[in-house]
Amino acid sequence: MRIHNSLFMIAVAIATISCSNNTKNNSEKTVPIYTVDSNATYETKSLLYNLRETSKKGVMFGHDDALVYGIGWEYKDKPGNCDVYNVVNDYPAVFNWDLGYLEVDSVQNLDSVDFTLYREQIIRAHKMGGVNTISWHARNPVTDGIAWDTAGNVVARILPGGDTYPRYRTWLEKIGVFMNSLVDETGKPIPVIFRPYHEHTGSWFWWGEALCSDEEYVALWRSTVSFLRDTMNVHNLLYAYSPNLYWSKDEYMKKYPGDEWVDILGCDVYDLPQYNLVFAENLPRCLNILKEVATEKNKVYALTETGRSEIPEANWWTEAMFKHVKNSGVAYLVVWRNRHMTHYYAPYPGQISADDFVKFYNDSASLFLKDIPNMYSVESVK
Ligand code: BMA
Repeated sequence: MRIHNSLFMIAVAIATISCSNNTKNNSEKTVPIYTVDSNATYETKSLLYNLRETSKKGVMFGHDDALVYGIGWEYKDKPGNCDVYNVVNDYPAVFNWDLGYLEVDSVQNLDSVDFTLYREQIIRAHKMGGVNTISWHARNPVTDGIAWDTAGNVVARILPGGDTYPRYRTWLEKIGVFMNSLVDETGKPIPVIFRPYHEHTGSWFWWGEALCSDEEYVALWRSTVSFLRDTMNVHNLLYAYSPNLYWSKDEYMKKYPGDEWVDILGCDVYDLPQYNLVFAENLPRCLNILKEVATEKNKVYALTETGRSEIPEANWWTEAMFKHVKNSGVAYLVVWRNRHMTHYYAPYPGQISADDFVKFYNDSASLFLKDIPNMYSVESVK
């Protein structure tokens, strides 16, 4: 541990000396890790570095919309509530949020949460020491339908030069403005893992497998990153790539935007027996492929979405899910939202899997908020 620490300090010193000329962001300090945005803030680079460090110790647990509603409550009636906290007396380490409908100037996101509350809670999650990740179920910019409306040959038409590009650019501007508005109390940008155009190996979103060519998907990804980073000057983002199910490395890589365009490799793998999908096969297979690719590329990787709706199996956490995940090397896993009694992915007190969730919590390989170090500095890394 000590040797590792000294080596790390030497590496930091060398990196500081060798990179001092091209340090353009607001910090003098540098972090020895590659990021898609070379001008990402010190805190953002530190986050990626620390995700790699913590992944050697355990898997951070994440929950979507954890602080804004849950089973039987809404933020407006119970501010400060959190289903996960009510079960284990600790918060998730990772918080996912979704910006769907921000693009059309809606006051609320696609899941009926006010964006002002969202911003507040993202800031709160960061202040508590958590990690924020943001997905984007963007509406269909050609038909004005929802993200699941696959009509309109959308991707080809929103690329630079396409007839819907000018409109789509205004959508990206709104994403950029929102990301830039995420600042802490001292005005420092709050780092966020941005995960656009997810689950593209399926064809249920307008950016899905059958709805665009490989080249178009890659072009959409790259132009989005360039626009946010280079035009909107957004420097608090790490970019995560997250296909849905895949059976081979080739399939995982089919629409991969390139090593210089992706910070975190992910995958979304749900337990969906109603579709005759065998989770016990899909999860280990996808994680093994993910690990192989990430190891080759020296990238941080994560189970960006997983879960079993309504968690009817009492031992789901330890027996169905975590036994496959705990030694996989992923930095974090995220389960989806607790909307109502027929759509929830984390337990609440008394839920049938709550005891097993406590067991999962008590496993030293699962990391909740109390378990994680300061993710936004490399100075204290041991
Ligand atoms: C899906 C469901 C939808 C929701 C979307 C974005 O998986 O939960 O109801 O609108 O995620 O959160």
